[in-house]
Amino acid sequence: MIATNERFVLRSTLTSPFGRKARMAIDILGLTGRIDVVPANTLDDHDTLREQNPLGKMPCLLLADGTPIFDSGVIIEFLQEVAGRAPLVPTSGLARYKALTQARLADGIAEAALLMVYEGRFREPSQYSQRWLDHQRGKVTRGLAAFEREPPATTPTDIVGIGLACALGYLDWRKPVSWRDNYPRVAEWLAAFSKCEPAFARTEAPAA
Ligand SMILES: N[C@@H](CCC(=O)N[C@@H](CS)C(=O)NCC(=O)O)C(=O)O
Repeated sequence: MIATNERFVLRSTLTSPFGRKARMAIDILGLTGRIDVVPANTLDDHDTLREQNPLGKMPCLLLADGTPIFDSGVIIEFLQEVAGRAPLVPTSGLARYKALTQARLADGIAEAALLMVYEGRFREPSQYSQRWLDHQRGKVTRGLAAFEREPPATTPTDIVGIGLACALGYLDWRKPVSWRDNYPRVAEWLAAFSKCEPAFARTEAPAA
């Protein structure tokens, strides 16, 4: 347990799927009143995010003395220790490593989906690499197929559910891959999860 009453800053936009993971954990852990969400622009050379996280990625949590904590999984574990509530990540044993592995699989779906979206952001359409897009799509679809075979528990909310819900929310929003028809059990899982866990709806990005 980390005993502190300090306030924190979360550098993240409201649209980042990884930032949403952190915002969901903040909501679930009852820390909303202690955290100021300050948007970051990952494309801006002058944004202080690059000093806070040399990788220039969000989310990045800042302690009162400026110490940065990243990435989203590390932020969730840190906040869990601050909140001292029932853990979102099992603290030891095989259950911990199974959960972390499933959570990384969910993150990998979001990462590959982001890279597909970034292809459109960083390259002109004439420069798109179909091979690269297919390579990333394969990670998304194989990841979804694994969750289709064995969907995670819908309750209690844990790091796997948070990560998978945020990855699926991103797929629904940016649509790099259309997934709902091909992975009906995952679609059912998301519907059930969002009923059980109100933080998912509460962290949806406001419509642009
Ligand atoms: N593994 C990281 C991934 C974070 C990530 O890729 N964030 C995206 C936004 S959703 C980002 O900052 N992209 C900017 C970049 O890669 O330059 C985490 O879990 O926090």
